[in-house]
Amino acid sequence: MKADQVRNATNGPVRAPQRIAPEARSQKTPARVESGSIQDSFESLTGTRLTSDGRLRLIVSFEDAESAQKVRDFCSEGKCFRISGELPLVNGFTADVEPKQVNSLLKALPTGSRVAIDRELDFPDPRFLFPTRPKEGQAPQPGTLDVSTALIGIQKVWDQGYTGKGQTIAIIDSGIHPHPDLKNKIVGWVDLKDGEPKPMDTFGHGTHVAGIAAGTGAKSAGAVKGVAPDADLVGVRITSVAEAIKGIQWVIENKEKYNISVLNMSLGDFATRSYKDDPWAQAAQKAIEAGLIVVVAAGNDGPSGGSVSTPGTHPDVITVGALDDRRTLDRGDDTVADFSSRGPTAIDGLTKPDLLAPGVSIFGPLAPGATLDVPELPHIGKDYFAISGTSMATPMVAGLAAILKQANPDLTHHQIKEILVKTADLYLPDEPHVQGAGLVDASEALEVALDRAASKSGSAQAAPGKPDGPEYQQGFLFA
Ligand SMILES: [Ca+2]
Repeated sequence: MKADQVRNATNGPVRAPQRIAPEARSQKTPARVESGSIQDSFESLTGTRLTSDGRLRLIVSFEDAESAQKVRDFCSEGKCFRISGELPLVNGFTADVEPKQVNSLLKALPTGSRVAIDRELDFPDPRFLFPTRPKEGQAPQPGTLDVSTALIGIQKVWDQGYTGKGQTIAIIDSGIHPHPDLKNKIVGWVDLKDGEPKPMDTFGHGTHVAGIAAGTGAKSAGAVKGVAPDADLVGVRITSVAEAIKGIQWVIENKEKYNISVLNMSLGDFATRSYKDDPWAQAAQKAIEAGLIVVVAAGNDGPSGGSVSTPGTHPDVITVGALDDRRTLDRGDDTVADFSSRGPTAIDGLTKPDLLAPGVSIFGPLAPGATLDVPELPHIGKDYFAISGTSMATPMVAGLAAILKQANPDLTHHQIKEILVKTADLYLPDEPHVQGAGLVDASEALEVALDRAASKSGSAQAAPGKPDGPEYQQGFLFA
């Protein structure tokens, strides 16, 4: 399959799951909203979120809460828009506007107002993210999780007793089905779409992602085991950008309650403005400032440059691209997956992704009846299926981050990112904006994390299983 077919077929990284039929997706033009002006006509916004009464839902946010209040006061009683939800994390709200009023609304907003479309999330159709074809004369390899985890050196880490115990990874995604590999470790749950009280995932993306991060392999005698099999999980079910921002706020507010140390977002939206003006990227920054380790997918819009999605465009988040390991431990046949989004970032010109993890044909838990599942994909019985994407690479790094936090609870997001980048294996010939620092190396990263713990305490290493302490450093200054 040609790369441009991939792009057309999937139309970008993660966007609306259930709602948009694949044939409709390929027609959908990316909606673009720059700060203060909607560039496209309303027609091109087809496929974005409309309310039941035909209004366009926008995310309006501000530098500070005071500016937000001024606009509220000015626009009170529905004069400019209808406020449909609060987004205090980014000093903003969702505003529903009549399509014909959008431009006059934007003119009425003060300078510095940030306006984005509250797009429905759209996960790529897994059939369009095929693994790269095997070399001539080579048999096609089935998907694996064990090869990919072996490739990042995880066994050595497990052998040292580090399995993510005492850490919780929050998964903001389509939900988590209580698959046998996951059900005893989902310690927290919120559904910001429908308010379902118990963990569920009709789409199947979040369940798969959660399994790569922390699945136990219970249904496969440990064969399909996640990177941090003893870590706990929190599921945050969302289906739109605004819900993702609310989800980040929920994770920050519930960090201590569930002992959440890592936030995984195998999600993204078109990056149409600087990360400084992008509400999702700004919300991700708030999560880092709150002491969380934030790991984000680069997106599946490669191989062209400038294709990294938000919030992966934020310089501080750990942005993960996908390695195609050809399902072999031999590194000689490895490449960066064609679909893996490339830097430099479209608006700010930053080098991304930060690093790679395996992301092609990765086995993970299958939610029964998942919309994402199609018969063409590799399956192991009814319990597992293999799909591809930077969505699959991201939870490998999130699981490893949980392990590093277990090994050295004092490490901040920035320190963990620095360790991951410093210890990654740079063996592919690609530019940094294609592969970042290279393939993540779990055992090297653990070694550095332990060294830092030892040098800090001046004596023994941190004990495995020690839970995250309540204190954390506030974020550094952002360069
Ligand atoms: Ca290989």
